[in-house]
Amino acid sequence: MKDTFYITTPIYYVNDAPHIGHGYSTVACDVIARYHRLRGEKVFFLTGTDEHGQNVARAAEKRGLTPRGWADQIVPKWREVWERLDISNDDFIRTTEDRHERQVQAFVQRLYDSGDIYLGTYQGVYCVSCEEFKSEDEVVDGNCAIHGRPVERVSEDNYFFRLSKYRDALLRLYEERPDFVRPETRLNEVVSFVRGGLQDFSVSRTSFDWGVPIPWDAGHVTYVWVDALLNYITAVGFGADERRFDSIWPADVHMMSKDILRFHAVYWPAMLMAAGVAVPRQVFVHGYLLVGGEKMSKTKLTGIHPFQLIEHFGVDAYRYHFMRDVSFGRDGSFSWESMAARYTSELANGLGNLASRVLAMVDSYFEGVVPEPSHREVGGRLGGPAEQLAKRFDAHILALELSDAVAALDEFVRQANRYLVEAAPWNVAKDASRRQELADVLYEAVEGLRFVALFASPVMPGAAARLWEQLGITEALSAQRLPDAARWGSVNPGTRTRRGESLFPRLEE
Ligand code: ME8
Repeated sequence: MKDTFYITTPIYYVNDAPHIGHGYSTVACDVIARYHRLRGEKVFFLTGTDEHGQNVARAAEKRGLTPRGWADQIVPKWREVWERLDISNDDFIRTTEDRHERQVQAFVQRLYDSGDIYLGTYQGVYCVSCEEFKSEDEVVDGNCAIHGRPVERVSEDNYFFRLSKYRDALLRLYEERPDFVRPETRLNEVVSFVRGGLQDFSVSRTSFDWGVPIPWDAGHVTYVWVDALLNYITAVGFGADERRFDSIWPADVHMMSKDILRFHAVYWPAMLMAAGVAVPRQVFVHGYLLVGGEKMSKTKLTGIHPFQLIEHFGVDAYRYHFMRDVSFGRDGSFSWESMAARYTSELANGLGNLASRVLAMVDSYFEGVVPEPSHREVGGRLGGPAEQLAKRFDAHILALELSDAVAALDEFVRQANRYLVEAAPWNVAKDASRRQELADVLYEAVEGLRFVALFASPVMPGAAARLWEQLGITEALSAQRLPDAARWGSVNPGTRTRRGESLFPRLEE
């Protein structure tokens, strides 16, 4: 029985190193995975690399290496980026692994045996960058409309998958489960594409050999997209460990951008239907990150490596920026200027300053010990907003409105900063007869910081952990579970805080 929340990133081509577009999908999945863990759910978060096909074979050739040799060299670079970005994936699948290849063969064999795969001849054009056969209207002056690179004429004997047979079943799927593809505009595109009629597609290639061999015909390798999509099930025990597979599959969310929507929303469910396997619950399409108005890409050399930004802003600010800045589901432009501006206003002057002010006052007015308030229930000025934060953050993340969730966190930080300005504890402290009032204000402020750390933790795990440490709460942040952890008044008076380094130091020019 399924008992695990399962989320996936695309598995990325290893034709080059990652850029911030790949980082965007992966960080988004990580925020969602971490939040579900905070809710006490079992989570399986998968990412990995797509290593077969001409695209990768040619990247290797250019460097004078075998495809396998090249992949082995570049995969550690991908892993390293995910580690530096604090990505908490539970597994990392490579399509060249045995556990994957064996089940790819079992899967295509199943479709061949049931008659959904047949031998035919393909004639048409192919874009190696997309690894996709193109129709006439997808080619402009001989170039792929997406990559602007020449398409190649192909004529070869291929095995075909009977996609056309699944047209009605697919339309029924979209009709019965309108959240199968989100946002809705993307669903509409998929529906009109399928209504327009589906052509069987080629699932094998003979002109090169860098792929999973077709089990019944050694002259063919599996088409890279069939191979790639199957990672989502081979990684969780398909064909190898039925119990495990049933506890994780179907996936709750396949995350990606629109370049690969058709594969996920049309080909993939049809392949699964043909094999008698449940289809995923949702395909979510986020927007493109643009640089100078263009989709960042490896082929156009507009890619920005994540390390360029991390070195300057730190990992937490990196994660925060992209989740906050781009309305999730829409395209977003990246610029250094706006990243620096947001860092300064929301992290350095906002969250970071809130934490350092509050902890400094606990230090100087109460010797670094959280004071005893006159009451601990929601009643003060920050308890209500904190409850709102918990509610909004939850609803937004579950609906994959990631930027709205982060906006709710930022709003709470503003409310807390405003509260401090209005309560002016620095004035209250001058009057010895107002000692209890001072204790009440600082207790509220510390409790507010605990909420900040809690809800920042899926987005900025490192900074949240440092803040938690500074608050001195003995129970680990990683042991916190919602909804219990979001009960107002949980910080114990007497807790010894530890002022630490500034969470978000001011940027150097
Ligand atoms: O397509 N903005 O791999 P890929 C936002 N191997 N996201 C971006 C982006 C940008 N500018 N550029 C890339 C493949 N992405 C296949 C996938 S899955 C079974 C096989 C992200 O390396 C986005 O998620 O070209 C996009 O869908 C993915 O990287 C494409 O990565």
